[in-house]
Amino acid sequence: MALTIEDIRAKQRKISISGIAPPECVNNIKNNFNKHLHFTLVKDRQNATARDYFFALAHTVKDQVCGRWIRTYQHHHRMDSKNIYYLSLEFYMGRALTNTMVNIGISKECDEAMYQLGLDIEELESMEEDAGLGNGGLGRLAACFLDSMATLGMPAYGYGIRYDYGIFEQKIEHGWQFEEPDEWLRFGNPWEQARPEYVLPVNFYGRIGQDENGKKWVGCQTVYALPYDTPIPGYGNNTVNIMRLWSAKAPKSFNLQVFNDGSYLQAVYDRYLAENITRVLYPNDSIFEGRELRLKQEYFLVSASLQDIIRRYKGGKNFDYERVSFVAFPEKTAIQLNDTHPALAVPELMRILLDDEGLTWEEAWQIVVDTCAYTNHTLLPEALERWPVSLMQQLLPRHLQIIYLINHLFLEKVEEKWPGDVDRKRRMSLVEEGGGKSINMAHLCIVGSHVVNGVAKIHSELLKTSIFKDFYEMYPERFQNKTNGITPRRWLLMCNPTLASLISQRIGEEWITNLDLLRNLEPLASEKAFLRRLIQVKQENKQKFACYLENEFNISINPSSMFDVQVKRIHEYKRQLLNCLHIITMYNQIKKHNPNDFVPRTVMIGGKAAPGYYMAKLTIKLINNIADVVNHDPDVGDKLKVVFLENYRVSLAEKIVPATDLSEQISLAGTEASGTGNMKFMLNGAITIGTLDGANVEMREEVGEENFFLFGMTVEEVENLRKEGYYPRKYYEENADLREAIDQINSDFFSPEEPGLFRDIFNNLMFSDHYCLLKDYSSYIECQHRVSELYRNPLEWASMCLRNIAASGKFSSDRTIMEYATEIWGVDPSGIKLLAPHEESNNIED
Ligand code: 26W
Repeated sequence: MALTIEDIRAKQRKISISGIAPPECVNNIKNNFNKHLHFTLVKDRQNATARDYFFALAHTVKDQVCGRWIRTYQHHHRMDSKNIYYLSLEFYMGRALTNTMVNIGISKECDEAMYQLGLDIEELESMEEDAGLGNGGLGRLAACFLDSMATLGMPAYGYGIRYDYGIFEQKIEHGWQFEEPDEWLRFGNPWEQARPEYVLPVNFYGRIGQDENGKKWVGCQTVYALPYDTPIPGYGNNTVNIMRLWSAKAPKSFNLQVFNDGSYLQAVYDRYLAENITRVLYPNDSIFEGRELRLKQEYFLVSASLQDIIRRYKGGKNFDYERVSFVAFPEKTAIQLNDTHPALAVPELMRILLDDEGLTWEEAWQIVVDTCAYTNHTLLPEALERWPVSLMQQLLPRHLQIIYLINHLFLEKVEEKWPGDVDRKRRMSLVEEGGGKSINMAHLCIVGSHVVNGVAKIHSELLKTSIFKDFYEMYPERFQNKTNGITPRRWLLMCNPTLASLISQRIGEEWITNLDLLRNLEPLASEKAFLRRLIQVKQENKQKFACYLENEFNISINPSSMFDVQVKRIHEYKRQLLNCLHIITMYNQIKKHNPNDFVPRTVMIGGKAAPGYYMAKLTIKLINNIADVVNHDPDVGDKLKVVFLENYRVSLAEKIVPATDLSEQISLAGTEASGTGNMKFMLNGAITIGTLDGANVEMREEVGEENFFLFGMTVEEVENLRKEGYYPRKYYEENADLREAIDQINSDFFSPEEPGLFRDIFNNLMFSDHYCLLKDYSSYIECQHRVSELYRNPLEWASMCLRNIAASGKFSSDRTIMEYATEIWGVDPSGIKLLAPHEESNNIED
């Protein structure tokens, strides 16, 4: 008998009162909740909607944060320790309510309070809009890092942009993706605090000259940057850090010229144009487009954040305003550049130190290099930022001038080291020729930083041997690895409470802040009773996800089938099409052989395609058309189901990850810098099928090769194959199953109504196949067979799941941040005194 959603919730409520919430706290929350409903939302219980209740609870919870927030600020100011600044064009935060309640330790109380008020807290939670200010891995990594930095009690600030529109909402119509604007602020944002008193000017355009104050950049247009602060609570330590997001605001005097001419309406309209800078997140993940508005966004973030950072430095203890000194700046400040997107921090900090603070070039340059560090997140050539010199000349003439100077001095050093090596100088130049000059932003970052890091071991090695080889030879000591991680709070404690409490029952709760302790689960891998509990937890999560699909999308799936999941942005290098070829192969097998021999699977694929990425959009259409054929074939029954998960985002990841059996991490070796979804699945007891790419390599190392389904070429094999010449047709001709699948795509088996619909996919696979799907196909299919065989034996499967959970400790972002702290930023978080619980306070007199 299948469990209903109500059964599962009732069960979870039982679990959630494992510790009893103190009644006085519960009453306090109820009172505050009622107050907010009345005074903040101006509603009563008769006409309040679920959304009103969400807002009332969010405000109630935020009130609990404020005291800790102020105390943290005071504490950090007193300590006067080194501040960490994480500059990122993306922070993919998702929802904040549950995370805030969990981290400040009031979730039981809130659960109980809502229960007593007759409200369904899960329903309230589902009313919150995701803060979707990111595209994928890079943005979500920034969000996990903020959680870890707060949990480690570090004085850390996230600096980003407050986009009016985050990542678009994906709609699927007739199998095609459509994009709708993400109006996440429509109902207001209960977490943010506007700080108009800290507004800052950001300049654009103008020319190089000399004004009466000695400024070298004159005649600019100014746009204001308005900060909005969002609290970042640490887990269980009363620390609350800040994420400061900038919003563009036209100054009152904007375009005064037109105003004086009498075109009042035009002047007001131009203000709107100026404010477009922070209107929308660019939805490209891994394709660089040199748009002027994007360059404005990048400079806007950098300029506002650096002014803020310097203002804070000058407001620090022991800073003598009369004798301004920046010598200590790098001791008090670390700036981490999340990819090259904030690369303009290098010339902007130079400009401030030279033009505004009057330092010499040598002094300023030493400070910049000692302060900045750069993280690379991709090797794909089409993703690397190269800004046209002509655009820079117009928008940021002084910065271009500084970049040219940096380049000149740098190339002198290259000449010193490799006299006469003209070709090397050309390769290493920050200014690239060919089809109009452009600035290579990665080169600028490497030259202007004391550390450059990749995001997984294999990726960091590849940086040194491929795209940054020359730079590695020049500055070997700058290159480091920092393997990515994920926060165990959101990605286990919060999204999978039943697994979290099963773990805590056996090994205690310390794993939440010390994930290596999961190793203590290893002995249980041979304990049948425990494995049965683990199977039960997974089954409930699957059941719950099946209910969600049924209720939201009217899709029914078989909860006892294997949940085989690939969720990530749609991109050729991630090889969703290889997954498709496997699905088609399984379908053909079922049609040809006795379906009763088949291990039932539900294959779920989700992810957004960049709106201008034709191949990715066609791939989504193909997945949906395959689903149409497979799901309606009576011969298939419930042996095989294919589902495209619409609008994949952080809050959907939190639902699907705990319900997954098999995690697909099938990129071509050498293309996925790290991957972080892979880690989320591992932590939640899924088994990975994957290539030796990105962090997969280290996951397999941690869990042991016998607990990881490996297939495909190695990076070396890919290189050799490319050298000797890759001919996809060969594999098509060699393998009858592959040929059949590809022919079906080409012969309109999945597009009977639209002949030729998938011809471009066929041509792509047969005549270019840049990511070698055809070569890796047979190894993938063979590996999938082994997966199915294991799934026939539930206890063996569960045992492997448990070994994966036990081995996932390395992939906590707490570990990652500790490494950044000690090996890049030169701070020792353990030396930073945390606030003791009795210091915690919500007292407004404090
Ligand atoms: C300028 C256009 C653009 C936008 C975003 C180019 C490149 C990007 C990002 C670098 C893409 C990205 O998110 N990269 C992912 O970063 C994750 C965190 O380090 C890694 O886990 C993923 O492997 C990597 O693809």
